[in-house]
Amino acid sequence: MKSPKTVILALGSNLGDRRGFMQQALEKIHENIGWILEVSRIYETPAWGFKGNSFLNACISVSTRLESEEVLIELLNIENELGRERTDAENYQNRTIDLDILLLENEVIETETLKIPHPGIPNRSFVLQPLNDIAGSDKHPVSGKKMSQILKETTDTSEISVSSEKLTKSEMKFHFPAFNYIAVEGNIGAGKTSFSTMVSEDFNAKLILERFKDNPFLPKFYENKERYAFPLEMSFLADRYQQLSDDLAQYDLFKDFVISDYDVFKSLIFAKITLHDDEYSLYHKLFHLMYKELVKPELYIYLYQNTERLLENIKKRGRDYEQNIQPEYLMDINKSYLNFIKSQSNMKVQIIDISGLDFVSNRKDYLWLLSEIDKAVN
Ligand code: PH2
Ligand code: MG
Ligand code: MG
Repeated sequence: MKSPKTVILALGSNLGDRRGFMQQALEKIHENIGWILEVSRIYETPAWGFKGNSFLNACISVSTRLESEEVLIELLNIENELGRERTDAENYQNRTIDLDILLLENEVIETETLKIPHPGIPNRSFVLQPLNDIAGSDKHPVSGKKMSQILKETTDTSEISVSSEKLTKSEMKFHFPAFNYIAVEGNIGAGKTSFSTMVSEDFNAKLILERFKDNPFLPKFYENKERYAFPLEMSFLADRYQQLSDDLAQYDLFKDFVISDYDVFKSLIFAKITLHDDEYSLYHKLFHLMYKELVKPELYIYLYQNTERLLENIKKRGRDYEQNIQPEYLMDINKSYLNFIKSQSNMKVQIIDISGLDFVSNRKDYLWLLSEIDKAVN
């Protein structure tokens, strides 16, 4: 999974309901490309480079996990959906919407289809004015000059004015960050780590990830369950207890909430399946001694994924010791989770069926999942 990058886009329209098309483009960018970070003012600008209607222009910055080429494809798609017509004519045409990539962090990209930074930046005031609103102190990746400086130096003397119209991003908010501590749970391969990592990046949350990689008993357990179940469950419990009591006590001033890719109760859920009854009752005693000391999540999310997809995900991530996991084992784990959840009356739980979804590579699925989580807020 990739971490997000900031891309800066230019929006322009000189046909029909100009502001309306730009606002619709903004919403489609949110749905298909990424989070709208900043929105410039709208400028009224004369057609540059051809005789045509005057334009409205603006710039936005967007946090996206797409590659630049993918962003370009999405932009062309949105232009088409908003009625952009392209002709074979050499010169510029009036258009309902034009969406261009201006900058992608400090990257310099030159392919047949894509030039970043956009080569037109320095000699177009209709780009520089709105760009200066949101990125005036950013440096141009090639010349190293600040955008505000490039605006001062441009030879484009077009008459540009700030419009009284505005773009808004008010419909694109989520409320679940009001919870101080969210635990993401789910079966092996459900996507707990991917999801909590994405949320922590997108919503400024402190991320607590399970350190299962360090557990020396895990590969042994998959080889010989009888022999290694008890030490495995004990070491998981010890690690989880230690990590959660440390990390949840350490309040991070600069983060808005905490999200973890597990809840400590999973120790008991797995132990119930992997241990013999007598071992389990010993484990159960110890578990509750530790459990009562720990801070509980304010929201517990269970990502339900079907067994077939779990097996696919397990195969895809390719951890050697997981490759022999049987479907029956996964079904038992799911059942145990659901039983545990049923027995919880004091905890806010959100079970979300994500079978058939791919929230890592499909932003629409990711947004749907977030909106389901938001239903826990009231
Ligand atoms: N876009 C162009 C050509 N000319 N003029 C203004 N004022 N605004 C634009 O967005 C614009 C233009 C090519 O994309
Ligand atoms: Mg353009
Ligand atoms: Mg264009």
